[in-house]
Amino acid sequence: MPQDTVLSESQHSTQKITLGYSQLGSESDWRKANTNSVKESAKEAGITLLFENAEQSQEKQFEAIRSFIKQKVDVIAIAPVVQSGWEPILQEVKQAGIPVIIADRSVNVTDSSLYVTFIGSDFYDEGRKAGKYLLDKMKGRPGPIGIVELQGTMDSSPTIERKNGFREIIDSRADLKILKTRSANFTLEQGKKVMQSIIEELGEDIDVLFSHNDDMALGAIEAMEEAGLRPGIDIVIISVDGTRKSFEMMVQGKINAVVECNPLLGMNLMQVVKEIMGGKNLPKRIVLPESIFTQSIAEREINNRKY
Ligand code: GYE
Repeated sequence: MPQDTVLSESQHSTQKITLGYSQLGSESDWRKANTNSVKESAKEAGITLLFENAEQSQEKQFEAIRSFIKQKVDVIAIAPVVQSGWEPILQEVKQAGIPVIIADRSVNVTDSSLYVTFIGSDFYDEGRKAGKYLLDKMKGRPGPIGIVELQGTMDSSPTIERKNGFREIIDSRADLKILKTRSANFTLEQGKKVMQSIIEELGEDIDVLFSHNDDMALGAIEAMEEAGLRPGIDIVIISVDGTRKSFEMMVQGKINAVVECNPLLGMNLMQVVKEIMGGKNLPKRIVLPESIFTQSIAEREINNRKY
């Protein structure tokens, strides 16, 4: 290897790294915490960050990525709004010779050389945890038990995997019935609206709500209370994320359990960026350990919540 190549490689650690981050939106408290974590961690790590918010539009994500290519960033990180349709744009990035990190949600591509690593939660396991909590909670209670599911954004990996993981577990009991499953796009406003219309349709047949995130659960709680139903008592509520607001609801007895999904990926992401620039080999998948919170834990832990 010629001398100057070796030199330029070792210089990388002292040179400023530029990261382009295509964020998918700002739909939830999870997302806002994720954005803050990325911005703060970049600062702390001394990495120059170009940040674009696509407001739920995959097309806008493509535009952001193309602008990162034009600006010749060192690394591109993408939090993809949906899981399909990424192959062509990732080919463009590959041709430009820029390494890609997939963050938070996954992409569905056949050519896994199109990205270096995927860093984020195990959404399938989150769905399973929700299912296990429910089985446990309903032990000894005779069926049929009517479940409503509020799904997140269609074709997004957390929606698909939470949905499937949940079913894998609850399918073991035939009298647990999913009466309705509808998308409310991970937002509080839509969570409330969709829940209102489901309550009108099903009324007291609803025993359980499984919400794919906390924001939708908060909206659904408003809808239940306005309809004279007691969240957490008349309807068992299980949600995902673990935001401070959901902890408050658990303390008040209105949410029964929350499966943790950690948005604070910033430091891990910056470390991965540095390792890529340092020529290190990375695993294709980086998962963070997560747990489940119930009402008794919520009281103890609420003051420690960071998002
Ligand atoms: O659960 C939800 C957010 O992709 C894991 O997106 C993330 C999900 C999170 O809007 O609140």
